[in-house]
Amino acid sequence: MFCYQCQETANGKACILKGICGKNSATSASMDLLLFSVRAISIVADALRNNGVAITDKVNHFITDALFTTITNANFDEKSIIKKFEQGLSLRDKLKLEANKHNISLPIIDELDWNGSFTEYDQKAKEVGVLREKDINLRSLKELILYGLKGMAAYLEHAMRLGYDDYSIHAFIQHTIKVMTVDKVSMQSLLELTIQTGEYGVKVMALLDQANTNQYGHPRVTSVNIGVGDRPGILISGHDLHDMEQLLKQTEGTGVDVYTHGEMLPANYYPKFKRFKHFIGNYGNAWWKQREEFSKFNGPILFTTNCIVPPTERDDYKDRIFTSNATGFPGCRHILSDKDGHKDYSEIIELAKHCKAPTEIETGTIVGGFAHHQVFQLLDKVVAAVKDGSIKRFIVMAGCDGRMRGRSYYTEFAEKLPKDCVILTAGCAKYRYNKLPLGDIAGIPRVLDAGQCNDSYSLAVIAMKLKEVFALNDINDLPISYNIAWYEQKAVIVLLALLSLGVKNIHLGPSLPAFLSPDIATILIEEFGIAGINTVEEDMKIFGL
Ligand code: FSO
Ligand code: SF4
Repeated sequence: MFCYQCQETANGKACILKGICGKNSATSASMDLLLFSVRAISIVADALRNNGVAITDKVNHFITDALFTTITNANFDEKSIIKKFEQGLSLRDKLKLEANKHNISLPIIDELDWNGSFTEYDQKAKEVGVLREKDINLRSLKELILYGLKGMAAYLEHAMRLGYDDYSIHAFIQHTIKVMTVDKVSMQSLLELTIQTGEYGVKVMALLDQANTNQYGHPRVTSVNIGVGDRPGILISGHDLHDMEQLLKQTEGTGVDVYTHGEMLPANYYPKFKRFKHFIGNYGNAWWKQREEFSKFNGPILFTTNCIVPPTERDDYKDRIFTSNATGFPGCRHILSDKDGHKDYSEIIELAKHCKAPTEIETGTIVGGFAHHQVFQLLDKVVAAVKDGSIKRFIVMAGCDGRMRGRSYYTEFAEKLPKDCVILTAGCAKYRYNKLPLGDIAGIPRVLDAGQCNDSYSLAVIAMKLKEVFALNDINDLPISYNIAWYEQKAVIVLLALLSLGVKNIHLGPSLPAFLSPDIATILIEEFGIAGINTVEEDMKIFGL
């Protein structure tokens, strides 16, 4: 296996024997095969589209689901991934027939021709992984773009489940994959494609924002309970608000409560979810603390997206885990949806009824809900605080959390920030400082949480608005610095989105991606001012704090 797509990759280089995330080489091989079929379908779909043949939802959904499946910590179920790969090959063959029917010529390429049997899968997987591209710089850019597309696919899926779709994004994903597979590309053309990927990243985050807020209202400032009730509960994690809605509806009146974990915390900010009395609050912290926290939760846990930490034999909660959508774990029950997107959670609810109430691990509240709409309502206050100097600087500390020790940097950074600085956050990075007593400035909390990592879109919208209010020509003239933490591929699309909006001098930690070759890292440093992190003291100086 060879995988270097996330921040945790082995020795900061690549996982080659087993993933630090827990992915074994067989699962990694199944993902390489699945991506092989994604390339095949994208090539034919792109050719059909260019010739005016409509691409079905089935094809689009296959691509987004397959890309999402290969995101870090999403799916560890090798068998289900192989099944998807085989479905991919048969979809490819159907599309090839369609191309044939329309006299559309297709490139002669392994992805379109290979038809090996099950016994040949292992060998094939070895040939079609990341290292198939021999040029280290082209490989670096192609993987950077692919990881951005994976994040894009995840966000697009969430939007699609709420009935929002945009064919131009599917077309872009498939065309980009085709270009990277078939065309003779240069570093320059790939750099351009990288920024274009960021532009589509903005588009997909805007679409998801529209889907979430149209369905569930605009997030409002909320004090979220982090304590527990005395009834059994179901813990829901991930990013999918459609699953959240269905779970709340189906548990209403059953005597079972609902709590969020990790990235689902921002569900607490949405008006439509607040009306459910049995929606108690948020339990625990970021994804990587799940072993300890799931054991204490005592009830069933539903994963709606990535960030599964593989439970070991010692963990007592494996039989309480349920997965849905692109996620999966061998031995855990997977909840499928019917053709209308409806999921039946009765099995989870029945199990919950026989479980103990959650063990209290903390009490109190945390404040969030500062997405763009809410911040715009407070805009006069914010602008006044900037003008009179009581807010000197905003620091965007969005992104991911992770288990690496060095991430305590972010807690220390938040603690040591001058008192006239406000943190803007989104994603699970916030768990490093959202329970610190950082206080407020003229009634404005010093940590403004916009929501999930996709709600980084809100932070961009807020920055654009401030640029307009302060009549600036350049977004980089705002008193905003970027100190972003990354972990997996959704953070990659967020980063590319910011670059496409012209944001410069983003600090990215706790380490720069291993998939950036030295040359590509140098280009990103020189062209966009991307930087890593140092000690908190050094970085405070660099940020001029
Ligand atoms: Fe965190 Fe996980 Fe949202 Fe990522 S839960 S790490 S960026 O998946 O997706 O922020
Ligand atoms: Fe390693 Fe990350 Fe890939 Fe897992 S996802 S195998 S930890 S690089």
